[in-house]
Amino acid sequence: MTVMFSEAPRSAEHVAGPTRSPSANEWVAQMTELLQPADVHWCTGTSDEFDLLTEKLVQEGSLVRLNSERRPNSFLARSDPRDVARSEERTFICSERPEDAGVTNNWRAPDEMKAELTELFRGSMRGRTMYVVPFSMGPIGSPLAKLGIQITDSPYAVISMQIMTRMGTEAVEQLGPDTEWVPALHSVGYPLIDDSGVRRDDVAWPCNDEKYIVHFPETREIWSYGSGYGGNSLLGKKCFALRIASVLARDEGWMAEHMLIIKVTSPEGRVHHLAAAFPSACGKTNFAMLQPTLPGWKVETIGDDIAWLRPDDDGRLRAINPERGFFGVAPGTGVDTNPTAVATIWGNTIFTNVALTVDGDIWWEGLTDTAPERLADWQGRPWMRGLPAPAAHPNGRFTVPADQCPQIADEWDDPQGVVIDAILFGGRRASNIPLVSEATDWEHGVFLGATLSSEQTAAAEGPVGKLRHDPFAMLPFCGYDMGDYWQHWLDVGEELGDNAPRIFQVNWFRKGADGSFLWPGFGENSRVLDWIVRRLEGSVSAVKSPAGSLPIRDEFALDGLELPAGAWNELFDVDPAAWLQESEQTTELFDRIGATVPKVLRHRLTRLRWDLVSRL
Ligand code: O2Y
Ligand code: MN
Repeated sequence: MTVMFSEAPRSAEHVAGPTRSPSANEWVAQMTELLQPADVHWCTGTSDEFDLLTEKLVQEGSLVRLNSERRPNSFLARSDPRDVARSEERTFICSERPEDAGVTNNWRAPDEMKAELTELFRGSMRGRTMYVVPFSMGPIGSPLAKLGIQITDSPYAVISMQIMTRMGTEAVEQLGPDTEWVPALHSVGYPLIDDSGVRRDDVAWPCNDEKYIVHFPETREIWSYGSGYGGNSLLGKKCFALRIASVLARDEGWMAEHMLIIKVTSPEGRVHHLAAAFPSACGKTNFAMLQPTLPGWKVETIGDDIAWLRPDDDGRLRAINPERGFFGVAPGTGVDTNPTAVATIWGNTIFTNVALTVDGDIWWEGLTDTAPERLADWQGRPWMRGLPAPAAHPNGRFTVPADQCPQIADEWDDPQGVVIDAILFGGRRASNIPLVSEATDWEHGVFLGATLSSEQTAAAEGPVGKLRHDPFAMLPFCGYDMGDYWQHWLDVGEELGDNAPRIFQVNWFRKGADGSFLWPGFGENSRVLDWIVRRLEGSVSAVKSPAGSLPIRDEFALDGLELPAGAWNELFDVDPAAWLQESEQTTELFDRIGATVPKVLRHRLTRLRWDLVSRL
């Protein structure tokens, strides 16, 4: 089959389409009529295409080509300052019934939303090229993979999708006449020709003040308007691989999760695969690329953000990373904190909203200890060391192919995925949550996932110390009611039975009375992995607590680590009074979610409270 790499006709009647899927061809034809682009380009995903698009963006001033000796084939994009992150308040789940979206999602009636958006999309690509981006989430041909087609007028989104997904001809070839696929419509909402035919100049980062990131879970559609940034415009990622996929997963008996995947090899050479959910901005990429300080241990990366997990024919839970690249947050990623990520981005990388050095390379806070004396900041303005404002935007990003990671596991793109032995939940908690604990059973693990939270640390976030719940790290990403999602976890656990992975909770961020971190984190987290693996292998014991099973100090790998006096006890302290107080916030969360909270989780909360009262 040949894929067109040229202009396509402008009206529906003329389009036979370059795929074998009549529904795909028809959708592209209909969108062409609605969006009224100047050209249509079916993406092939070749390196020639990447070169053409990046060169075009450089010529137009939308990308800066970096110094090719320092950072070959790499580029810097600077976004509009009003378009720098996912827009949660403009993200909608448009199920037929509001109760199916649940109270934690913004809801609008699908018909109403489609009518409103159709008018915004009408003519929104006038004067621009419309790119058709066929893509596979998951290795091509994997039984766990899913196909999508993104239509976009953002060449930045195209080159990013090329890095982040299996995009182009190989995806089109998977699309048979009856293959299911997800339509993902995206426009930056900045037509170059208005309704009366008047032309305007383009800008370096076109976008629109009116933004909509919209999901139709029943019809498995994504419509995104007005933003060119990250999660709003790379529709394979959060929109498809989490929000739409979570609904597909519920209906098909699997799980789409906001989880990294790692392969851990013990000094004895035994291999275990772990999946771990952490809320956004809690160091997932760092953990996915951990370099153990404990001798003999090896950690290899399979994914840093999303996992699709499905019970296999033997009843075990298998996982793939549906992505092909990393879209990592740049500030804080440094030679000390994540040397693997720094090595990964040696070239072939798109940087967004970071600083530019005088010799044409990139920099951000935390990349090195000392900032270069002079930089251009993320908006291209002159910047000097010592200025109070950061040079890079705090949500500045690198987009890089996963196979450039020096510690990528061989299995990272195995179509069969890997068997998951343990699931970890981790938040950013200054108090209450121990360094590590093991859930007593799957149901307790679901309770730990459901109550995952971080403390609010800045007044701007709300009352300092109040919990910000992020169940399963999925609060912004679950495409349906949160209580129903918890029930789905319970159902999958029941199906897996004795084959279910063991569940652990971790917290690298606990602070002592003096406000300093009690645990060094980063590579030292290998000590926690050691305990988890030893638990899986049955070679260490544990003590019961309201938090689950806790390690015994003598059995925990502390050699060579100088923990401050008292730190161990503080790391594992479970104070009944503080826990009781926290349980009241859990009750508030459950009450907010309402009637769909599974009864077993409510009972568990009640039992926990009785246990805590008895310990006062
Ligand atoms: O702000 C954005 O558009 C990116 S958000 C993101 C990107 C990569 C991985 N995770 C996240 C997240 O918010 O969890
Ligand atoms: Mn994420």
